[in-house]
Amino acid sequence: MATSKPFLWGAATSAFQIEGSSESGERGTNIWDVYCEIPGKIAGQGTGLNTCDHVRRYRDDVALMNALNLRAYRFSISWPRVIPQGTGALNAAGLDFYDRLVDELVAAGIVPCATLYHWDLPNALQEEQSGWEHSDTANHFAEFSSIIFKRLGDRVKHWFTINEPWCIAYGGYIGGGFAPGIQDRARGFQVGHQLLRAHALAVAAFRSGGYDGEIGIGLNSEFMFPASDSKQDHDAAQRALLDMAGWFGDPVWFGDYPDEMRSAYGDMLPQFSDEDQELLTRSIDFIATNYYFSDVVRATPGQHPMAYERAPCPNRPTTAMGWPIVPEGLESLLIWLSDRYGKLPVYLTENGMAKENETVEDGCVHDPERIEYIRTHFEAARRAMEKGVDLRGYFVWSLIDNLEWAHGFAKRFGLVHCDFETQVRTIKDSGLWYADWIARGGWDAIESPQHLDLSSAGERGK
Ligand code: IFM
Repeated sequence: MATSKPFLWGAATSAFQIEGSSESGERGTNIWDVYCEIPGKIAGQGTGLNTCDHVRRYRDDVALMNALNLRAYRFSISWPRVIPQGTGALNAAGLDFYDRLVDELVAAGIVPCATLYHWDLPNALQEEQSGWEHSDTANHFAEFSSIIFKRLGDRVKHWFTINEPWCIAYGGYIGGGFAPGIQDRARGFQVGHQLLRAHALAVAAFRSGGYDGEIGIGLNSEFMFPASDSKQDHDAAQRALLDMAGWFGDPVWFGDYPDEMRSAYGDMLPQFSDEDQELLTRSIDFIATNYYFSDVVRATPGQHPMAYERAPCPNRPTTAMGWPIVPEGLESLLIWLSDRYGKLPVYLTENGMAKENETVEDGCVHDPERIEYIRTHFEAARRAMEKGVDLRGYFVWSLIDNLEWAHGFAKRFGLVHCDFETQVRTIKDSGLWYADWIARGGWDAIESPQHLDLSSAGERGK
């Protein structure tokens, strides 16, 4: 287990969800800006134009990270803030913003971890060339990535190409609840395919540039528990894992989609060229995954193309997202990924829980459920480490309440409360608990459980 490098206890955010669009020059419109304008798509008509105004308040936000004792911060870079049309002219002020943010983090002793794409595709690429369905978009992404490596690569050593390609392809093109809101499985596979090519091209640019550091892709998956002890349900659960985690995990490690997907989806699943395969194979230095909840899976021959049906684990308390709380699913997922993808180092790049109606009272936000959620998931991750998973970092989602995509502002995931009207930030009890956890040595705190006294939380949370 483990490594001599310090464990990266962190928190994560994404550009569209926290930045707002003010200052740092005009950022280009992205596909979520457009989606937010469609009546009924975003709960409460939320948009990404204000959110947490992080572009102007980033210094305060780094100070908050310091107060939380964070060792690392995972943020994403807005492609249209840097290249408003997706290709061509640069917005120098946009690039400068990320440069200053990284400087601020480094000065605070917080390890910057950058995601190159967290869903905010420049809208010009969507309008002019069908976005991620077009193979040129992958090349434009690699060009954008090269610009970022060149500018930040001296200080950023941990890179994630694309966050949750499954959500982009499935949510945006199959389920259709995410931008651009299409429901067409074949188009979803085409999008997934180009996302994978984009990842591979960006990694090739990183590696050929000789940068010091590591790079991977940010997967997401539920763990899939079989609904019964039958072999049929066990096999179905494996197929469901391959359909979700393996859709993107297999190509970046083995160079192609899982055989099970190829035989189920046939010609609908695009083919990689020899060159693509060569670039994709072993194109990750580590496994990165996000985890929130787990499903139960049963075999359903003749229905779904992969002959399974999955549903969120029943009989569990749920978060405000309606997601069941299943910490042991994290343990199982980490082990499954580590076993399948070469026992690589692992980062848990997002994990956390949403609540609704969180308000500040006397300077405090009491969120004991979130503390319990985080603590039990830390313990699950620890069990996975004891079983051989080389976990190197854990990023709680999220640093601060933000725009939860189609759910608008009502679902709050933050360790820090944000009043979206006044922009006042208040560290929640969970943030204080996490700060204390890190101060007590992180994993060592499991061995010496103490109850953090939150009675003076109002004072400490300011
Ligand atoms: O807020 C999102 C994030 O942008 C991607 N992963 C899941 C989070 C919670 O839904």
